[in-house]
Amino acid sequence: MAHQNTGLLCLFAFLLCCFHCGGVTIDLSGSWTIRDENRGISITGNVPGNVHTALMKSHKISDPYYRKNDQEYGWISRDDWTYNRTFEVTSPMMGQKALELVCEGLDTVAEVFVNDILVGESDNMFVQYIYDISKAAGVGTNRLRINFKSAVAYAAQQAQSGAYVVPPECPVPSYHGDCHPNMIRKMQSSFSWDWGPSFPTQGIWKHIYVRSYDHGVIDYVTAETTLGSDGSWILNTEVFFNVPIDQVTTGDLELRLDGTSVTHQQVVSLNRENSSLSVSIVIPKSEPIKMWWPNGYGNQTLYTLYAFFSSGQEMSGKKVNIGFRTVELVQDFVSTNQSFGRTFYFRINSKPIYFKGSNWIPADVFLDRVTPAYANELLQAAADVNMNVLRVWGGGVYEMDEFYEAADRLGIMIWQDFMFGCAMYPVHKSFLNSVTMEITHQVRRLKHHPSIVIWSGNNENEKALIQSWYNTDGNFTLYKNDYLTLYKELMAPLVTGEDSSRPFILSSPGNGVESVQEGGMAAEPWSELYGDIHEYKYLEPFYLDGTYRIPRFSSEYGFQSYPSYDTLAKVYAPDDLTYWSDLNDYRQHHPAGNVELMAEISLLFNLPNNTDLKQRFKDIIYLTQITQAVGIKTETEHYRRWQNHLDDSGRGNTMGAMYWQLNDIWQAPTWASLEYGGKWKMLHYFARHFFAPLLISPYLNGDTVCVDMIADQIPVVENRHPVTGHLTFRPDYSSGLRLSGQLHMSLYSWQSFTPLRTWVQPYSMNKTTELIFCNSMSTIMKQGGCNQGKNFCFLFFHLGDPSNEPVAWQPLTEYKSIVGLENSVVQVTDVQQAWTTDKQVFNVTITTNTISVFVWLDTQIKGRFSDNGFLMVTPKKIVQFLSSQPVNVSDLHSSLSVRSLSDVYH
Ligand code: BMA
Repeated sequence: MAHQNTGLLCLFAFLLCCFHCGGVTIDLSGSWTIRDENRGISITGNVPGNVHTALMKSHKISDPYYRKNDQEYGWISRDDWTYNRTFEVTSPMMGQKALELVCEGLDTVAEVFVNDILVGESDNMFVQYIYDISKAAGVGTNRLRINFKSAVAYAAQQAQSGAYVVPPECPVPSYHGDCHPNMIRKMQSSFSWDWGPSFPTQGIWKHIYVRSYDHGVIDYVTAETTLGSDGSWILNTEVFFNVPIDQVTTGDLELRLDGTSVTHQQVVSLNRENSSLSVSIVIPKSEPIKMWWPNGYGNQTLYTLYAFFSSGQEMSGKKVNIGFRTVELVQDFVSTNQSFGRTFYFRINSKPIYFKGSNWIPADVFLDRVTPAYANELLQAAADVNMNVLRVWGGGVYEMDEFYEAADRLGIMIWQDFMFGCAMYPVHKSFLNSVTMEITHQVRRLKHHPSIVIWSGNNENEKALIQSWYNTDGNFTLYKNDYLTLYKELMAPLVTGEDSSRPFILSSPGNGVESVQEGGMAAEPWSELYGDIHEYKYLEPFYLDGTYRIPRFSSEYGFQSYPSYDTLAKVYAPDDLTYWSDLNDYRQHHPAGNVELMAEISLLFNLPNNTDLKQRFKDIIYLTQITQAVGIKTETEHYRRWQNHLDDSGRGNTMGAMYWQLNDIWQAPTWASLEYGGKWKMLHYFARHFFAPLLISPYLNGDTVCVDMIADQIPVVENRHPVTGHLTFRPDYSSGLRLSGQLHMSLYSWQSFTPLRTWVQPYSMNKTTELIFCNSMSTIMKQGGCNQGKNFCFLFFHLGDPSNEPVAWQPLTEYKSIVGLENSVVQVTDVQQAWTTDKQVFNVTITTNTISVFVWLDTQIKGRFSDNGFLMVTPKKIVQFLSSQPVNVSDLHSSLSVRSLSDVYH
């Protein structure tokens, strides 16, 4: 076959994802000239990139995140910009049947000219545009110009020219945002959000290149894996080609699955209308296929699938990494009593899996600053704290390939929203056409990733409509019909037609299949009995178990906190660094957020009163991080404890806890557990504990203290009660596994390192959650000898060695009523290189004179601690610092600070 000769020559090209030989590709990334004609600005800027970053690099503007620069630099988004460069076309290229400009992502509204001839237009940053430039280009030097139109102006025009208002028109004033993001297919949160600034960018945000060919090039290779009843795997793949107009192309297609003997060859005949091919390959049981598992459940084995197409002297190829796994979203009735509603949980490889994770937002509003290494660092941080899932939230972007590749490698399952969030959307013809192109492209691009386990239509648009967040009530039917047109009539069949291997839901939150049965929109999309919920409760006693609803699945819940002082200091002027400063108010987008945070703090603690306002700001930051960590810990453990039972109204069987939000877009008070730049907040350290495979979960129930054990990272099977039909998740006994042990519960006075009394409670896990212990506080205090009252004592739990995880602690009272911590002094007394081959790991010794809570280590050196925000129940504790930059022992030591709760009140 012809390709065997050219194939060898092309192999080097396979270091990249794709290649085509015989034809020519001209990469147009790198330096372009960017102009604002009206202002007479002309700079060079990098592609992929955007105008803002180019202005920054050419020192025309300073850091856009500094102070109020989002307002200062608003003109950039309101101007129109052009991108210009030249490229050379040779006569052999010109002689080929297709000459195309491929734009993998234009941001957003643009006209594309080659030698001043219009070759195409763009109105959607999520579409890959391929423009025929064969008539406009010529041999020699060609001028390429892309005229971008201000996204803000375009959105306003669209809003104006529409037949009716599509709300919301503008964000609330505290966002300092721009209006009508819903009128343009662009990252919705680039017009501002309650956690992010408004920087509606313009630019070429993805790769762009010219290609010529005679026969055909492969644009997408997809993969779906299903397991046959006899244990063989079926690999369904579709190969999508681009072929020249008015041309029938015949060639050889070869598929090869690396590391196996699986190959497939066939002759294909293609034309523009018929330019894809489906192949179903049965992989016999004899082939030792290893499955792909979520983080914590097994390996993430990946296989490379190669596709080669050759025709004449021309060859095109593409490779994708795939994984063998199955996914089911189980939505059965929870009980024989059908009014109790339906389950909402996932089976991966036939095993029920508790979804533990968070929500991902764009890691920077300037997307070119989100390098693959940075995305990888944030995903690694998710995996490091026992997460197995992230939701790519619908107000951001479909992330770059490297993001999903990292998720595949780390076993982080992806709940993928389509990019519609917190708004109604237009449904006129050109909008729907654009959305069709967007979804088709994105599903074909992404569906080979084993990490993606669900497609989801939008963020909160169903709930917003039913609850009339944007005053749609007067025109409910109009907006409802639009909603159904977009998600039910267009998106649902489009997505399931492109990908039958994953579940699709219309909205999050929503009622899953119940929403479908109610005609595409549920009467109560926030129901606890169906689907998923988003839950925000700020001013209730969030540290108490009974505060929260009992859903099937909680895909959003959260509390705000401040990022560290050092992170804020990068974008605040020195005088801004106080809590009630004008800038600190400006930076808080959540309406009345700073007052609310104070109120949250005061539910748990006395307010800080240091007369030095900078020090007081540091204290407040620390307390917001504690309240956030405590709130989300309480709520998450509540959700985890509810997996195995139903209450009298059918609530329960909760199988997912994904808090809002993992990461930050800039330095500001937000719901994130990772700061902008990647630093871990206290919540992120807490997540490692509350998401741990084996969890000791104490909680107060009035005057009663109870403890549950949770063990859900073991092979789990479903068990239905023969009469009630009620579901429990049980350790898979067929694996020979039994989980049992002894829970040690010690009653301490806050004033002594020696427990007053320790009880030992044997436990055995017949379900994934077991109630191990419940007793009244007064009995415990009496038996243990805590005579002064509940403000003086707490409980500490461990399984054997108290210095080994898991451990847990439970005060018997509110934190602010605790007596005995007043004089604690924590110190870093020693830093040593850890005895490992890794030079970046250090042992940090902390000492304390008395019991200390929320002990918090901090440093400006980039890295993270093995634990932080912890209780010290012994005079000394050693934690590791894992540095991500080279540092020596003494520099690290002098950079370290440590504090505990009592320091706030000294
Ligand atoms: C949810 C999200 C976001 C928002 C968050 C916090 O509704 O979907 O829109 O940032 O709440 O308010």
